[in-house]
Amino acid sequence: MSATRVLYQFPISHYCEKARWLLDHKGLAYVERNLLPGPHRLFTRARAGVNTLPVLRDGKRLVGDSTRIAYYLDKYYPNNPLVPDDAEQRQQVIELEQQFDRYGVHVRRWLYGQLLGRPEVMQAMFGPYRLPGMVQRLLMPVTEKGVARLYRVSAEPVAHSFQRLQEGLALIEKRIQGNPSRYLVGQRLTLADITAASLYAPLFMPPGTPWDFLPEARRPAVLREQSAVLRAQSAGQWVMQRYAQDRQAGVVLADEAMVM
Ligand SMILES: N[C@@H](CCC(=O)N[C@@H](CS)C(=O)NCC(=O)O)C(=O)O
Repeated sequence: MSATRVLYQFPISHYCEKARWLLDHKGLAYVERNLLPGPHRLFTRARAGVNTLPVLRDGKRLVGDSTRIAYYLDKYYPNNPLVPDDAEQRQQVIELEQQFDRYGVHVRRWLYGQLLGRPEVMQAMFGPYRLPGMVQRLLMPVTEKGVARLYRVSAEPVAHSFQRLQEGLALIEKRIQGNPSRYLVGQRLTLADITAASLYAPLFMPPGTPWDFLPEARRPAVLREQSAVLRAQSAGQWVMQRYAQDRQAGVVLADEAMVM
């Protein structure tokens, strides 16, 4: 199938979730295409000049990086703007998006620090590819090691990331002033909200997201305890509320298992 709009992604990546949400917010239909972690770089480097996913193909244009995808979408599809026109609000949204993009790295590292090594993680990562069992069994340990190396998942960086992700939650608290119904800037959903909510979602595992694969009872004790503490904060409630109220599922034309 050759679709005009394709989101190249990893199924459990929160930056890819951010890109899906951006497309869904714009009401744009697209095909999700899962690339294999590792070999994906052959494609992303050659076609979009980046190492990471998501990458959006829209007709002939290829856009790498979720932030660039956001600005691309606002430029070519101005309906349901992601960034407000008002100059002051615009500046706030731009700055918050950049800040939460950086916090996303710490959410990822801390969570991998708690979960990497659990078979469910690799199953969630590889399940959607529908690979033959033997290929999957070969790829899983290699990918697990690669993830640990690439994202620096070791004791000290993981502990540091916990501090950093809490800073991000404090920033949400400050913006919403304890009220989980409020948006980060102005009276409606913007790029700042989508960035913060999607990049923090793996911590709170809203139902129906790719991260609710591990039932509460099977989560490590530290994760259960920390999640309960974080969920009790208004920032945690805010993430859950954004998902419940603002995360409408979009029009995914097809879910293609894999290329490369
Ligand atoms: N700044 C990038 C970050 C994207 C990112 O970190 N993607 C990860 C998955 S969550 C990735 O592609 N990692 C694979 C790699 O670095 O090779 C964006 O916003 O799109």
